[in-house]
Amino acid sequence: MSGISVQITSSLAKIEEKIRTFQRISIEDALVLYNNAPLGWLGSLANFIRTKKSGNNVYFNRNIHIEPTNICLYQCRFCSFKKEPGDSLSWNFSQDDILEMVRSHISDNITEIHITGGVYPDRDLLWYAELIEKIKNIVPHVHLKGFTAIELNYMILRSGLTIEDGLQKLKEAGLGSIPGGGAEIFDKEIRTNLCPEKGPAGLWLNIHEKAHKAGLFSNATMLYGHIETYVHRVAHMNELRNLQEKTQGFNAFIPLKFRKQYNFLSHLPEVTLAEDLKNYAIARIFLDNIPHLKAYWPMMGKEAARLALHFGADDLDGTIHDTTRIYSLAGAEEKSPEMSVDEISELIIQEGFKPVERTSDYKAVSTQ
Ligand code: V47
Repeated sequence: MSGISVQITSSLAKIEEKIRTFQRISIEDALVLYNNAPLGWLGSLANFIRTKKSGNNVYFNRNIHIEPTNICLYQCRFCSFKKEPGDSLSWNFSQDDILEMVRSHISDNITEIHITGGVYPDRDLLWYAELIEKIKNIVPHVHLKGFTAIELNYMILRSGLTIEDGLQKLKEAGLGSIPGGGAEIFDKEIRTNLCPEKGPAGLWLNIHEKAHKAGLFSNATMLYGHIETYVHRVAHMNELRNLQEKTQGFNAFIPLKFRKQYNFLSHLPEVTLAEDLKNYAIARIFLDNIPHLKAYWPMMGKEAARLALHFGADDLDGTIHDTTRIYSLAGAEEKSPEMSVDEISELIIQEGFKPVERTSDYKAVSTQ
């Protein structure tokens, strides 16, 4: 063995010792894992951690998405969802349209609605608060997870409120939690290149911190596989790990693989499945204080999500009922994303895990 490979083997052994004794790995350790760790070895360590956290459970829920509009003031280079007003592929639903969608899914026994869309120019917080109240009047038992930090920032400031007061108003209207979108990559240079209008990382982190303080839990995402490097990925996860130390408000981390169709970064190749799995495994190991890791199948495809369960993921999001377009518009495999409870449970069982239907805060609804 060469001197370099002896060195790598011994640093991997030291990191393995930390992981197996539940010690936190450092930024430098995570970079060693990204650069040098064999995939199968990473998978077994990530699986060790996911088993400690969730046993044999794999969680899912019965959910729909509502995307009120794809018209957006901002122009993020990775986005295939945004359309200009008047474009034949654009939409902008009225409150009545949205309430009709909600009614049409009552018979699916959904427990969660995930609401997110473009940053629409004329809409302030009052419109969204009213929408939430009206949805809650129809389905009071359904949890509403709504609006990325970027949408929240725009709607709250437009209403002339502070972030604290805006979040409080939405909570009073019936908002239950905040999704993880809009985080992208926190590094200043990459963020400015990808999505300058979204503002700095501090804006996203601050809104999540304030949401946690207000009693709204949330998720966190990372958009990977575009122009970022491993250094940027680890720095991103480190910000999340630090905030979680303070607030304990994140439920799940969701790595989002960059999909390249019909956006300004279409010239980039998409990363391989092996890279996706490596990223899942390292996220599971590094983010030791975030309870759940979600394999979001409309973004990565069902087959990749299935594999991710062996690389640290313990959550498959939900049944979706063909209600999101963000990923199909960007070229993802699932053109009409929908899985029945039976299908999702069967997939989990086939992989050797136990399906657990969950509430939005990860309480078991019923086990199959
Ligand atoms: O912030 C947009 C991503 C996010 C592309 O919290 C893209 O439970 C890849 O955050 N390729 C929005 N990704 C979706 C999101 C989410 C999804 C599912 C569950 C949860 C949750 C949150 O979608 C955006 C951006 O990072 N995105 N375009 C693209 N071309």
